[in-house]
Amino acid sequence: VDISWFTDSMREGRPVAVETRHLIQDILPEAPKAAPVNKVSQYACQRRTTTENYNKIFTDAFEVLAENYEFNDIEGRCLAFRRAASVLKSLPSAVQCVEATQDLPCLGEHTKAVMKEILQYGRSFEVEKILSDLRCQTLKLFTSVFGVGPKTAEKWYRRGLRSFSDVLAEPSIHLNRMQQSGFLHYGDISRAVSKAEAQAVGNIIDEAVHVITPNAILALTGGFRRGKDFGHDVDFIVTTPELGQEESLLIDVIDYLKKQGLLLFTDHQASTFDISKLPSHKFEAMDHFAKCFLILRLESSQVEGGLQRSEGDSRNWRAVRVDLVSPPMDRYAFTQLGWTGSRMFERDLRRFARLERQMLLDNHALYDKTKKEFLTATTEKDIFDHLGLEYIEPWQRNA
Ligand code: DCT
Ligand code: MG
Repeated sequence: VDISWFTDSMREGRPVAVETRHLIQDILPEAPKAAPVNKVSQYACQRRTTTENYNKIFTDAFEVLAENYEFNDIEGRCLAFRRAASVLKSLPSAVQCVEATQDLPCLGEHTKAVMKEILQYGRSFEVEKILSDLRCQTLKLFTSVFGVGPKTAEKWYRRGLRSFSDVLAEPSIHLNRMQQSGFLHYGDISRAVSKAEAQAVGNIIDEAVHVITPNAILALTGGFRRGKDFGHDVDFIVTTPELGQEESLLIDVIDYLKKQGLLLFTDHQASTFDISKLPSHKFEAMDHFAKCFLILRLESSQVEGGLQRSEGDSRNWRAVRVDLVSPPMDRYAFTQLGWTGSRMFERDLRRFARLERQMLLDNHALYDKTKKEFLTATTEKDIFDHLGLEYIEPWQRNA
């Protein structure tokens, strides 16, 4: 009996069904001992990660390093630190010594050295150096504006601009519509959205959607679906059971909100999804569904407990970033799984599908390369089943 697939799986930390493990141990007593059941997988989609992070002191430091590598276009190292942070976030307790991490995946020499420093001195000197670096500070400031990515931030920095007033006073800089709104509402949209505010936004969208189509479907997604208490925006899926009607629904929702005077900014992107082209689709990060990026005006009276005002702010409203995505109903499960996140969870779902199952997964579909066919799904659970993964609840996907 060739059991190399089994021993290889065990060595690489791949899941082996418990029944299979027992079966093999029964028929081959000399078979290697099963790995401890609680061995941490290298794939975020095989870990349960709640919002409770016992290792924030390390993961905050890793995030600074990752972002710095991102600013310097060093993708591999950036990802390495994000992966390491993600693994630590899944642990049920705080790491007390570096030796305790020896069986954990995704932790390399560099990450361990940073952890050692933090354990010894309570801080990382490398992280502090980055935080005090002018270029890094400036890029962080610029990319905190809605519509400004790392490339634009870098361009502005190279031109000698260091502050918002530098940017706004520079006559040769033409801000696009999104960036203009980003600056206009900067104070509000750089402030986290609370659960109560997300709930209030949900009520507004819910009313709009159902006035237009009584049997419309509205679902919260993104970080708030994962149980986060705060987010940078509120994400929703908006669709209808009538295939093909979802695109006009989204346009009608935008119109309705506009007429109510609630829209401070709208960027509507029409669908470029073409089901007949699915087999030749590249499996890419952003999906092709109709969607819109909004800035909504939220009144204090609409929020349970009222708005949390920042000091010196006498307004009775705030601006909130809202994303709506509108897939055709038969793509609902894939969209919900993709938009629920977290980013690391999504990334590893796709990596797991590709490397462990020879399947391609994205927000539109799941393709089995061996069988050369698309696998259908009406729920997220169907997709986990196709992938041979244990179901992970949304609140356990905070990888
Ligand atoms: N997403 C993704 N790939 C992208 C962008 C987004 O898979 N390139 C998914 C992951 C999360 C979801 O879409 C919503 O995106 P965000 O709102 O940016 O993330 P979030 O988890 O909701 O975080 P926050 O709470 O800060 O809004
Ligand atoms: Mg979000």
